[in-house]
Amino acid sequence: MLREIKKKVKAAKRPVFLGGAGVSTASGIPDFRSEKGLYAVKSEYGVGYETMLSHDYFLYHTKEFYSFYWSKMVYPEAKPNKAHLALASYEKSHHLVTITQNIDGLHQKAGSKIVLEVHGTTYSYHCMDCGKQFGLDELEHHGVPICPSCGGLIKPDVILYGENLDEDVLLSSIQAVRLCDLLIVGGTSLQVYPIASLPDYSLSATKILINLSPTPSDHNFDYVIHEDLGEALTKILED
Ligand code: CNA
Repeated sequence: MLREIKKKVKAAKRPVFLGGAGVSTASGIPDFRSEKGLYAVKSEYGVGYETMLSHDYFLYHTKEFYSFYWSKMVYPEAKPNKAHLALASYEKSHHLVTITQNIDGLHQKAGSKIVLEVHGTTYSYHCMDCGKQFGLDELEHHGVPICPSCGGLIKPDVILYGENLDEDVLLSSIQAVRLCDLLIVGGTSLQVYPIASLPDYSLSATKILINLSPTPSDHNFDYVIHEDLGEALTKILED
């Protein structure tokens, strides 16, 4: 199987990688739905973390939202791992398009240039009143950030539950998947929609899934590898 996959990887003209939180667990950032994921930890706020990640919770419990957000969602010190590095290197030779559900900026830190962040990023923020933009390094990483220009509430450019995805990013992702000849999906439980349905848009790609645990969509892939992503990607993407 490895030899077959490597042949397809080498021959790919328009490859796409679609990833999730499992891409970054080896960088010390917990995912949500694994045994050791964030959702398995009892919330200290009396409300489940899934609820805390909603737009309504952000608006009506802003102080608690930010207390949770700064401690559990932002990892400025995290470093790219084998998976990010293997993908960045493959992008150089094969023009890989990376679609990520992650908000940690690690693909870019690894050197990837073509990255579609479908759930936004913890590296950018905007004032909800005047629209002024801020980078992560312009804000204090505690408390509720307030716009220095107008006093408005600053929101992370992260898509919270109840918010729509950015239409341009979503359409570019659908287009990339539709036209790709190789689709590698990895480190995602494929449970968060609409992104979980992206692989269905592929017209004729060879589809490979690499995930530690089974997903509800395993049967839709040509190859399924239940292994650590960093190890598997290094094996299949290296020359
Ligand atoms: P998820 O639902 O937590 O699933 C992660 C999947 O990755 C699980 O099925 C694991 O089995 C698998 N996995 C974990 N570690 C590895 C590994 N080393 N090798 C292979 N597979 C592994 O996360 P999804 O991404 O599917 O869910 C989408 C959410 C999670 C998005 O909205 C993200 O913003 C959000 N999230 C992002 C981060 C981040 O940016 N690093 C961290 C936690 C959650």
